[in-house]
Amino acid sequence: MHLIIGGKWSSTWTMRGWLACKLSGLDFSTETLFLSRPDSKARLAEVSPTGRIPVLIHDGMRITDTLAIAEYLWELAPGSDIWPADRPARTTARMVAAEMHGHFAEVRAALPMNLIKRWPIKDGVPSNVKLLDRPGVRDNITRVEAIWRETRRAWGADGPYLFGERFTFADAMYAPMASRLRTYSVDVAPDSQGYADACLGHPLVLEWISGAEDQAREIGREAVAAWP
Ligand SMILES: N[C@@H](CCC(=O)N[C@@H](CS)C(=O)NCC(=O)O)C(=O)O
Repeated sequence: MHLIIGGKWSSTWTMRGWLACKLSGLDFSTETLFLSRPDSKARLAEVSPTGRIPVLIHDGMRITDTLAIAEYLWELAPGSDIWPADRPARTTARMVAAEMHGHFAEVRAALPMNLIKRWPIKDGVPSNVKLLDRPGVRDNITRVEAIWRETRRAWGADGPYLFGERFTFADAMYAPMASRLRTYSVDVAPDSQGYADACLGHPLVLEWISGAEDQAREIGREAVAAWP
């Protein structure tokens, strides 16, 4: 299996696709396609029928879309950590993953993921309040907090993640959201902050973040902090 990913500091969807592959426990190789280069569009068109990544190449197929990739991997590795074992929990996990997949356009646009940047970077840079006050952003964050709270209340008693002890693909879907809280110093309720910290502290998430740090060293911190 071969997974095409983007720059680790900013590519939310390929972070989720990579986490899905890791959670499946299956072997896979990766290839990085930086999205900000002059030839990126042409290269994307070559590798992905949708012109978007991640794309998982396996068994003669090019599987696009993070949710489709997660479901494909679940079929190959049922019982892996992708989804919870219990059917009602698994259904909830699919619901909250789908909500992340389809909603929250405002927060995505206003607060793009950047695992290297911290905002405000220094005095004189416009405050994060301006970003948070854009239409829909605070409502998005309130809904994300409710999802985390309700899911953890129903399923999370035995551990720090949405479904308790095991970090599943539902957590992978929300890891970029947790990173935005950190990057943009967003104030949330203590339980939301606790979950976000646990999510960002998971070994697989730390491995991805450490890859982002490596890329920042290679490319230059200022350059990666500036994009997007
Ligand atoms: N719905 C897709 C979204 C994939 C997506 O938008 N990927 C971004 C990278 S994170 C992309 O390929 N953008 C193309 C571009 O910026 O030109 C999924 O779930 O995988």
